Amino acid sequence: MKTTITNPTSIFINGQLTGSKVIHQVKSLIELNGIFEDQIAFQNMDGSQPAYEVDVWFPVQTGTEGGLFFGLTHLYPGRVGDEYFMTKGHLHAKENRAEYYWGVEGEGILLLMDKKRNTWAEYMFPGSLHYIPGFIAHRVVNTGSFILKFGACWPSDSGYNYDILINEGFSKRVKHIDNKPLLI
Ligand code: PAN
Ligand code: ZN
Repeated sequence: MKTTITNPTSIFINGQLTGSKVIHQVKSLIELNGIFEDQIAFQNMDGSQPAYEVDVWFPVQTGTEGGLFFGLTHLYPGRVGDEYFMTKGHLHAKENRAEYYWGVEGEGILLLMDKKRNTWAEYMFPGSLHYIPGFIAHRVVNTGSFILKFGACWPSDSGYNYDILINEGFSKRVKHIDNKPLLI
């Protein structure tokens, strides 16, 4: 019988996720080409700047049924025209797979859209908890002046479907109007 007590392989504290199986990914603004409405404003920006970074703990191989992944997204503040920096957004490739998001630092809005293209939104703030059911596309918008960090936990076989949003995106956008975020 094993009697040794080991340290955890990953640590999530003070807005950082670290561990031997944690992978760091950077999404630069240029990779978000097409998601913002104001194409001219987008072209006038430095596409090499990071829009967000994601640390993901992969305890099992991608595609494993029954496993879970754990991520921390660092979404930078900024605007393209009157739209805030946001994640690309996706539906899961295995569409029925659900996910948790939760606010860690900063403030923002979680956009959710069903298959009939009904879009709704929830405020994100430190401690906010969001259940994203299966079949629901999800995207996060940083409406604050500081970095927005949010945690995520999702099935290791859910995968990503970004293509479904390429042409029409979400049916609503979050815009900075009269100095506040509006869902329109
Ligand atoms: C998250 C997202 C992460 C980045 O881990 O992948 O926040 O957003 P995009 O994938 O939309 O670029 C998640 O929802 N995983 O399923
Ligand atoms: Zn997801």
